[in-house]
This record gives sequence, structure tokens and C-alpha cells, in this order.
Amino acid sequence: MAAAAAPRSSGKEALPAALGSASEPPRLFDGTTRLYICYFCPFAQRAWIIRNFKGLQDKIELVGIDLQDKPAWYKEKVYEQGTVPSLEHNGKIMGESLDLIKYIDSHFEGPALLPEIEAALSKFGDGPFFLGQFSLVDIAYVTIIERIQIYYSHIRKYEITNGRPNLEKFIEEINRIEAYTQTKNDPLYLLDLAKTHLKARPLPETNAQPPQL
Ligand SMILES: N[C@@H](CCC(=O)N[C@@H](CS)C(=O)NCC(=O)O)C(=O)O
Repeated sequence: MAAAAAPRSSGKEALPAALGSASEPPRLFDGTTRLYICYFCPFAQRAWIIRNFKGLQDKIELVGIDLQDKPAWYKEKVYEQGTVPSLEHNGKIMGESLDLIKYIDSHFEGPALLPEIEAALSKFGDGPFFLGQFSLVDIAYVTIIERIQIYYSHIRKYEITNGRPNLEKFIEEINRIEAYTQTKNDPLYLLDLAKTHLKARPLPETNAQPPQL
């Protein structure tokens, strides 16, 4: 089944510059709802996708955090775990991407993304999405699948969609959803980050084996 149409289609959103150690914090707890993210983080991307999909661009302000030059106030004043994403809402700060996507789904307007579980499970396998229609489950997985596809393709020269038509269809269909495509980065940039931070390297020729996924 095709995804429900995203409620708003507006071209690429202009993203605010990421805040670094020299930046002032926003006016915390002034009633503004803020989603603190790093534009390249797969966990933050989950919360960003649901914010877009529910059409909350005017209700939830994005605050980019530069994790390479993290402002001290982020951990001290905003979210003591110091990780992104976090959400400032109703005078509280919450974190953990999987909790946040459920929270945003149930506390804000826009299409519901957690279907009735029994009905949804009966559609499991109908594709292209995990529960038949686009849902929180797809959001939870896609940001990781996006990166795995890039890393395997470039580092191991292996296409994860080969011989996996359901995965191929999932990737094709989710790339029609603007709420998601708006959050994507240049694959080569993500690859570069992985090489630098995860020390991901190509296998030596002699050890190259088809990966077990
Ligand atoms: N379990 C957390 C993981 C969040 C996380 O590890 N985010 C990374 C960025 S991708 C982070 O904020 N790291 C802290 C840092 O780099 O200083 C979630 O799902 O929200």
C-alpha cells in the first residue's frame, strides 16, 4: 500500500546553522517547542522525519547542534545525557529517539503513525512498509538501512537490495516520502563520517566475503 500523502509539501526546508561552542543557547523554556538534532545523526533523523511527516514544521522548531564542537550549555542546561535528539516541550526535556517518535506521534496533531497493533500485524509482509502502511516502525529502521546501504555499497561493493525485492521496494517507496527525503544527507558525506568516526575501511581483497546480513 502506498504511503499516506504527507500533509505538507514545501520544497526543501531552510535549516538553521548548527550551534557550536561559541553559540548562545536558545531562550530555554520560553514556550517554544524545540527539537535538538544533529543533521547527520541517524537517531535524530527519526524524530526529524516524524516532525516533517506530521506537518509540524511550524510547531516544532529545529535546533541543530554541532557535535564536533558541542556547546557546553547543551549538556548543562538542555539535556544532561548530552546526546541528540532531545525535545523541549511543555517545560520538559525528553530524549531517546524511539521514545520521542512515539511521544511526537501521540502528543501532536497530524496523521497517526502507530496503527492498531493487531490490524497492523495482520498486514506484516504485505509490503512495502513493515506494517502495511507507513508507520513508526519504518521510521525506526530507515535511517539505519540508509547508512547500511551506503556503507556496504561503497566499502564492500555489495548491494544490499540484490536478491531482496521486498527491501528494494521498501527503499524505493520510502524515498517517495518527502518527510524522509528532506532529512537525507549526501551519501558520500555520510560515508566520509563513517570512515572518520567508525573507522570503517574496505576489506583487504583476500578477505572479501559476501556479507551475511
Ligand atoms: N539511544 C540514543 C542514541 C543517541 C546518540 O547516540 N546520538 C549521538 C549522535 S548520532 C550523540 O548525540 N552523541 C553524543 C556526542 O557525539 O557528543 C537515541 O536513540 O536517541
